[in-house]
Amino acid sequence: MAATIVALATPQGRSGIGVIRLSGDDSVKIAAALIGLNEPDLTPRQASLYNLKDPVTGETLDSALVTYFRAPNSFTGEDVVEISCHGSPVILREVVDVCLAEGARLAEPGEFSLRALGNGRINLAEAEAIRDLIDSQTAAAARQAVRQMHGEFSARLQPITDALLDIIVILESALEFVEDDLPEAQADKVRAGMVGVSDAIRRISATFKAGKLIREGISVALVGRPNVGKSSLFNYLLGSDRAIVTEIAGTTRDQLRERLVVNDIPISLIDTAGLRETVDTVESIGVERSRKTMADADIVVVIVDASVDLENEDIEIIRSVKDVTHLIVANKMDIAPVDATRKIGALIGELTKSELILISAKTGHSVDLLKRNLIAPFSPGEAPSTGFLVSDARHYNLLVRASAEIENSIELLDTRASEELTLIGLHNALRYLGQITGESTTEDMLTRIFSTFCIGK
Ligand SMILES: Nc1nc2c(ncn2[C@@H]2O[C@H](COP(=O)(O)OP(=O)(O)OP(=O)(O)O)[C@@H](O)[C@H]2O)c(=O)[nH]1
Ligand SMILES: [Mg+2]
Repeated sequence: MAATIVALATPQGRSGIGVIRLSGDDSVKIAAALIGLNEPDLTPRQASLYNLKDPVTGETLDSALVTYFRAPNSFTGEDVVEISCHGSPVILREVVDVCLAEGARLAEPGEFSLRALGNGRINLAEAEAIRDLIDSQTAAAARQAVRQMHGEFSARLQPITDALLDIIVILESALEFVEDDLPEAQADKVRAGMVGVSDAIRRISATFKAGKLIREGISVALVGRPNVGKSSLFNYLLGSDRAIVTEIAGTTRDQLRERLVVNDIPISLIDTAGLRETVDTVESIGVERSRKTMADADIVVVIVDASVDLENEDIEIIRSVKDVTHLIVANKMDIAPVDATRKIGALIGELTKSELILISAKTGHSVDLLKRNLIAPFSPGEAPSTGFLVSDARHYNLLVRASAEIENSIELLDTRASEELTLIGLHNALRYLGQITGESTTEDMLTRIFSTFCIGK
């Protein structure tokens, strides 16, 4: 018998309502102890208002809405009781403590979902989708997670798995009944089937670039020498006065990181300390951090000041980003001399092939163009928001491995290798596809996957 587990299903902290969830055989017994009833008289799927009492002191803790979901018609497939208390951290703590004293134990991260999986209520890809939905940073990422949660991924994999099984059956029976090789016509059919399966898998895995972008987004580092307007641009992009801006060079010391969404893509925007040689201890630590951020960012935006001549420091910074994804931005165009564009453009043209984007962080001139250029190097080409996208690296890796196995088997078939050898790759591919939905997932794989879930889910 699985232990009855309890957890707060809503966030820690003050809120209108806080929901505590129990799952397991003793859920009703524990809820009854809280309600102060001997004979639990909870009607399934009906929310009823009760006074919750401390069974030891008899004191009333709160009045709460209690809903019972009888096994197997619950999220986990077990008896589940949801207790909606007032969202006071003190009350919620006390109610959880009573549940623990009455025999429940605290749920591990993702344990409710793990039980739902174990009881066949959802498959692994669907469980992961719930986690992704909760973690989603944009509406587009949420939409994708909902599609996966509703089984769209599994539904797309099913015909592929079926086709693969058909091929395996043909080859297996050839092994058993036929003395010689597969007849020519059948070998052709098997080969065409394998190519079809491999293509279908590759079509799905090709959506990963767009899926990953929508889910994880990109990190963008704003760098440049002091005073060029990094923090001003940071603020303009965010639409708020987040960073301190002054005319003093070396204003930003610590780096700032904020979230921004451009065309459904979550962006982690980083403002950094201006890069220069400095004897100031604090500033030099900031400069050190800026260099590290530059190395880690998905795209580096180098900003130069168009209102003055480029300095050696600017040129050095531009040289240092040559081999990483970057943009060069000339700021302060509102006060730049008329020949600035030509002068800076010529100098930068010698250093890098990337084109110069001319903006003003003060007036916002061409900042929209800059935004589009930020995401352009990562955009997968076709419209990313239509159709189902693979967004999880675990799924992607399994798809890639599955199609590689099938490709390998096709080669073996072409060299007239034995059916046994051809079959090995097909069985491997089947196992990899099964690991996406959890049909062929081992216990420690599940432990690893579910450790990425939050508690109470
Ligand atoms: N006219 C004009 N002034 C700007 C523009 N962008 C920034 N400035 C001014 O330039 C000065 C420096 O701006 P910051 O945004 O603090 O520059 P920074 O690159 O963050 O500087 P550090 O943090 O010292 O490295 C401030 O006085 C800004 O008002 C612009 O587009 N046009
Ligand atoms: Mg700054």
